[in-house]
Amino acid sequence: MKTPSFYTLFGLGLCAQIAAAIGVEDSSSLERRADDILIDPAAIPSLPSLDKASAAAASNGLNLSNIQGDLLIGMRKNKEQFVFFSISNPLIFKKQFKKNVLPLITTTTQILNPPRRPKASLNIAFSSRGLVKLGIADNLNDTAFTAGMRNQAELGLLGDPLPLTDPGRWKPEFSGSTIDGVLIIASDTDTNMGGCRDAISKLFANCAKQVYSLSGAARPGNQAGHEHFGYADGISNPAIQGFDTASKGQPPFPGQAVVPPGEILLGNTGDRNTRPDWTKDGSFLAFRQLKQLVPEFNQFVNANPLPVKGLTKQQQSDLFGARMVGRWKSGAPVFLSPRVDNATLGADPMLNNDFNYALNGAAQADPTDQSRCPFSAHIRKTRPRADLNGSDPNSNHHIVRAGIPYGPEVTAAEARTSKSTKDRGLAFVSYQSNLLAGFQFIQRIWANNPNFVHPGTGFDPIIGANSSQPRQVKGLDLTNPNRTVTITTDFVVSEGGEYFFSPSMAALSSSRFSA
Ligand code: N7H
Repeated sequence: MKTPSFYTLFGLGLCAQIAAAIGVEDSSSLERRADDILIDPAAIPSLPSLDKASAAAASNGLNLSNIQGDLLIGMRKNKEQFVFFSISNPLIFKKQFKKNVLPLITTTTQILNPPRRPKASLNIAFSSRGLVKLGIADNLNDTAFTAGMRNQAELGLLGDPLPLTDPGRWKPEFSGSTIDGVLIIASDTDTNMGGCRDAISKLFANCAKQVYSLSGAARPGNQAGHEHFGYADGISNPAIQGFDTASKGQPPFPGQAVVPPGEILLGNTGDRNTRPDWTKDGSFLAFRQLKQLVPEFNQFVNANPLPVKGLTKQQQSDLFGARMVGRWKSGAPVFLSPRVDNATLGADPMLNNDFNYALNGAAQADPTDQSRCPFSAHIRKTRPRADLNGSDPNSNHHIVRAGIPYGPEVTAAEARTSKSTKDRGLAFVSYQSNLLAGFQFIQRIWANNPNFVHPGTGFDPIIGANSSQPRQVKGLDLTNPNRTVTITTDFVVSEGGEYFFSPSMAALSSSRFSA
């Protein structure tokens, strides 16, 4: 079957007023925006103001106008669409890109300035294969990026069951190696996002085709900012010197890791690798489509109440779920609120990240004490804080998480039968300057490794992957920390993904991407 082009797929739509449709300077288009393109739930720390970020950037030599807008802002998009594409004619692509797309790419400066935010923000990133197609043969010095996510998964490095092509595993679009890049559109409404997408379809006519697309959205009502299992997400992202903070000292929110910009942005202080000059201010983007079996997860949690005296059965089950994650649904960390949820704590970014698993200001956490938080809890596995000793213990393994939930709410029938019949999950996105130290390290060396952070800790019960084999987890039961819980269902299922490079504005304007 012939694969449709962008033109065929989306039609002409708003092409006559492309700039007006998603332009940043058009006040009439701003008026038509129903709401902001970003959500602002209480649990997630707010972004720095443009003034503060600009001052921090100036003192760190960072140019926020050179950085694409999605890289540093975290998990706060209202609606987002990922359009994965394949390039059929590189020369026309470069010409069309320069003329029609480049002016619409949204920068970090624009995102930080609410009155100047576009009606829909647009970012672009390329796979290693896409760069080669555009004639960019430079070695970006990241072997995972060069190999691609499919290759790394096939080598068994991500814990995804093999072969990836078996039914129910990787989507054929990800396992087929045809993805050259991804467009990331964010907005407040489907209509505004659709307008942007229509414009893009026109721009890419005759030079690219859509391979796959995935639409995400913040969950409705008071669940905005919560992923599909119901837990507040996006609370703990690192503070970046030159964006959130001017100096190496205090982060704006207690408990936040402070990282040099080069841990996320290539070519900046803290990037430990040698890179081609043009990659400066770009970042590697790890995309994973992670399906979540929510009714099954709820059934498992409800079937495992922890026998803690003084709690109702429901509270005992909620405690079990919270200890799997390391946070309560409100966002309150179990380390600070070890028995029941505390919504006030969860909603306060000055308090909800202010812990390091050590008591009384100790530099290292007690390696025998899981009473407040299991070593295996998702947030402890993925950022062990003072479980690892040293002044900046987890340095070089930080990522900026920027994903969004996708799929509908659980239906009454799904809840009743404890069986998922609809497709939902997390469109996981992380930015880092080094995939082997960022996403891939966290997934492989920490979450999938039953002997991290201590021998016998077990898998991360949320994302730890064991090639679909049962996963053993210790420490979940605070009444019996040596009890092993065996989880036979993967509540988070990888449906594939890809590694991309998100170039700077200067790079996108150069002849590498524009002609
Ligand atoms: Fe995770 N969840 O609902 O359980 N995550 N995560 N994650 N995650 C976090 O602190 C979740 C995934 C990290 O600094 C929270 O923002 C789900 C992958 C890191 O203390 C919650 C999925 C990877 C942190 C979830 C998923 C990570 C973190 C608490 C998949 C990396 C910060 C809210 C469907 C390989 C840790 C918060 C810190 C936090 C959930 C995926 C990493 C609720 C459901 C694939 C580094």
